[in-house]
Amino acid sequence: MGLKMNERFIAVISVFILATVSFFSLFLLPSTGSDELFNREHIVPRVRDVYARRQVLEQQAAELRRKAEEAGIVAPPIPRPEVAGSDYNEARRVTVKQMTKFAWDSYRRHAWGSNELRPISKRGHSSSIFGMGEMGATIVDAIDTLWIMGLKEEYAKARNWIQHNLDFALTAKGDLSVFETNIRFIGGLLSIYALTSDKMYLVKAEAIGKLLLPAFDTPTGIPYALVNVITGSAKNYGWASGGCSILSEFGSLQLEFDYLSVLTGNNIFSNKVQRIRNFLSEIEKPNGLYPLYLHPKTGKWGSVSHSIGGLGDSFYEYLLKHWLITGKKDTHVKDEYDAAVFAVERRMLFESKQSKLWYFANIHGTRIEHKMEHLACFSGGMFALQSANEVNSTVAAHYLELAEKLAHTCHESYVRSAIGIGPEAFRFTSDVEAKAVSVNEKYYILRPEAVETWFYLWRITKQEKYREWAWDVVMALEKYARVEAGYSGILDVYSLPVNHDDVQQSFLFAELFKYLYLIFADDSILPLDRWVFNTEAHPFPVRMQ
Ligand code: DMJ
Repeated sequence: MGLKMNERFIAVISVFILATVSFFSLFLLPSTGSDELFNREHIVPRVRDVYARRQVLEQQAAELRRKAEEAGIVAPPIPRPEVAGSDYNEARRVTVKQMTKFAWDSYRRHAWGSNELRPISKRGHSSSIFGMGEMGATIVDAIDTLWIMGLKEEYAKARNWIQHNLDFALTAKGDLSVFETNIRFIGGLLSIYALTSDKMYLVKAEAIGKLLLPAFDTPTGIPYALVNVITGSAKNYGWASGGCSILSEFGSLQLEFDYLSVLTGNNIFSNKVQRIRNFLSEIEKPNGLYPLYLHPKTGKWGSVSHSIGGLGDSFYEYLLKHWLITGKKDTHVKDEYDAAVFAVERRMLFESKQSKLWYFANIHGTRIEHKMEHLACFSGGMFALQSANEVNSTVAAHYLELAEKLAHTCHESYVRSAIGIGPEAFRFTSDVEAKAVSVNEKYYILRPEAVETWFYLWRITKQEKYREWAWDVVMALEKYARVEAGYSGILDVYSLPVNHDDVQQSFLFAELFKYLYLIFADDSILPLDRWVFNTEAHPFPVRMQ
């Protein structure tokens, strides 16, 4: 049957269109295999980009692994998520849980009861902050994380060890850091008590709290940094500006000491921290700024240095968090926080020339040091938390912007390294931005502060980029920090293949793994309006009253 000329033309065109549509629609069909994870419609375009980027990273990682193997360094396998294909973030959360279990099992096998693990030489490790005793710091710092992650067997072993072995009166030796003992041991015990209502933890926390009390016997009530719990003698570090106490240390006791008093009914602890607060309220602050050193006998500031990084950091954090944990009832402390961060912002916040990165510098006398420490990266989370609790929307928006800018700067310090994790400190000069310069700034000791900030910003803004940044850290940890028996710090984040410091810090469990886990978890786990995290990421409940 013959077709007319115009009918033939229409038929040919139709066949051509049909063939073209069919051909190109093949590319629009959902793909299979590992891509299944990304086929939920609302996340497809963005996650496909992430997937493509990840493939490039994985190829790069394979190349690096090959080089490492050639150099005789055997990289352990990256654990696969237990859950495949169900929910992408669930799989990422489970991956963090598996990493925690691996690090914990290694500590158990090679260093049980020691303060920390050396994951390469597979033996115990301790640092001077713990004095000379073996008090199982990793167990106490990790136990709430084990509980939160539902690692039940591991939790049971930790509980059992604490019940039968944690006794500072018997095992602590030498000079302990009052601050570190407070945030890790008392903080860890109080948070697991808050989560489980198991009285045993509270009894242990109170016993340790009592052993720290001699450090507070000073004319000003400002405690010494170190205490020997056997002799009861206390002192400061020789290097701290002529025997001064340190701002971040005596300024980061209130959450734990108040909570200890609330739970035990023994006001001795809250009285000690109230005295510190009173003293700090009265004393004059140069330009509204708090110097890092204060002499506990004379009550005078030491050398006038300022930082929101090491030696200063958690002082500011505790002003804000004390306001929050009192159900915003202590408005006096909020006023002090506002005044303190106003001065810090005014005098220590800078913007870099080329990349317009916002950063906090340090001040030494009249000299401004354009260096931001990894520790200072916590401040983005603090400002985000502040913004979420401000009534005034202009103030809230201001601090959210500051938080996001700082989070971005810290992320830049991560992506500008060779391993995708940032250094201990990074500088801003005419030549470099967000990069370490000297050898003693280039290391990474499993610090959590950048991830901590991304966690708060994820909860508060719901921007996916914060989860992606956290996942990049997970992958970098697997590639570069994971060793045969745990995770190790890295000596130089700019140099490949990496060299390790052979220390698995206890705050890997308390902080880094916890924040990584929570960023991929539902917000109903430890909601920020009900729980306040101490500076070691141990959660305490908000006192609603
Ligand atoms: C933790 O022990 C605490 O967060 C402390 O406040 C300072 N930072 C370390 C980990 O980097």
